Amino acid sequence: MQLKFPDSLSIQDFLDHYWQKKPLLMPDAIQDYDFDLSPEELAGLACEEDVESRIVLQQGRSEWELRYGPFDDTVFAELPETDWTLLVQDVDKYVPAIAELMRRFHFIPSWRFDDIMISYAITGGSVGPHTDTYDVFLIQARGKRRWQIGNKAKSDALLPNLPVRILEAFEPEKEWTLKPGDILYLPPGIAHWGVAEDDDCMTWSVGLRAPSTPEMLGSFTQHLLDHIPEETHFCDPPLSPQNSPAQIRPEAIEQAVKQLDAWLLNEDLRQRWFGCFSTELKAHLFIEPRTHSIDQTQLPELFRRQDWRRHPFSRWAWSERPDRQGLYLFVCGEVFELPEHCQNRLRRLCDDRQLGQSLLQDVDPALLKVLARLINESWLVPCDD
Ligand SMILES: [Mn+2]
Repeated sequence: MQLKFPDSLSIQDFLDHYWQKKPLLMPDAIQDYDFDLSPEELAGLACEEDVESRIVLQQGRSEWELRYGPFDDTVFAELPETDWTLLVQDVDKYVPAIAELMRRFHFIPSWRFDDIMISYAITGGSVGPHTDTYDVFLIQARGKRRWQIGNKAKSDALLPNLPVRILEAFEPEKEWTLKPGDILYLPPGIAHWGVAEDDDCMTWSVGLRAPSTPEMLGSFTQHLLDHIPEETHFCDPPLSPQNSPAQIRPEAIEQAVKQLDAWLLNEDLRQRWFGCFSTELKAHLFIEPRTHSIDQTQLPELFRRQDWRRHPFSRWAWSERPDRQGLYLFVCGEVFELPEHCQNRLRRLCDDRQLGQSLLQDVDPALLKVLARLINESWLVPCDD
């Protein structure tokens, strides 16, 4: 199923003119989907130990009080009549029908997505005016929410001493009220403020991953450190006697940087790093490996008994190697090398909803070995689990 873009905007138009550039209101973008998650079910998730959840109260024990889950029934029973919001992170990981909705955003690489966060609010509920560092599709699922947006934040200054990030100065420039099925797309850095218009307001936020440059650099250098042999050391450039032996000549720096560049510019290491980095599990999510491990000879039997699917927490991607001598499969921060002719299978592994016996037909032995590992790590799990 496709999202409906307004005014006969094509997907390519959206990517060229709006994606990461400017907001877009998409009325009736989702018409044939049952937003089938009740406030009670959302509250139920917020009571679970492993699920990240928050409640924001405009007038709690203090102004903009922030509480962290897991919660219990008494917390919900004691909430005030108005002006609060419940936020639950990663709902797509726990509710398959919600993960399914992500497929409508197929025009963005799947490894760019972070999660679907669901917020439930009663009349007046909001988390205040703020900016985010990532792109977001705000899907109205139930009730109505009024969104005001400002320009690229003129000032990032926040109200002091609050647990919630609230802009000190917010000047709305546009305003819309979203009804179920409408989407508001916002690129990073746009100030926005959404207030629930009625007592049953649910917004599903499809959030993208936006690692910071320092975070990427940290991860990349760590990856290099893990792969560069210890025994490479500094070598002098051609030397001539110096008047002052303490002087550092430009050639010395050039030489050092040249040695580093040999690694920094290594295409294969860059690609492996990027794939591993982009498929790392979110920090608080954990996938329990299988207790009884299997080997590749058991695969035909395992796939005869049932179909398999990717673990809902797991992250997958693939790429062509820079030397074109094969492919890389990236799963949960690990890389596997496979021959070129496995491309079709890799695409199915990473994209298909369900993986059946046909995956094993005439399959390369190298991929069989990888499949056994994927099952042992529980990155692939039985469909009816
Ligand atoms: Mn936001």
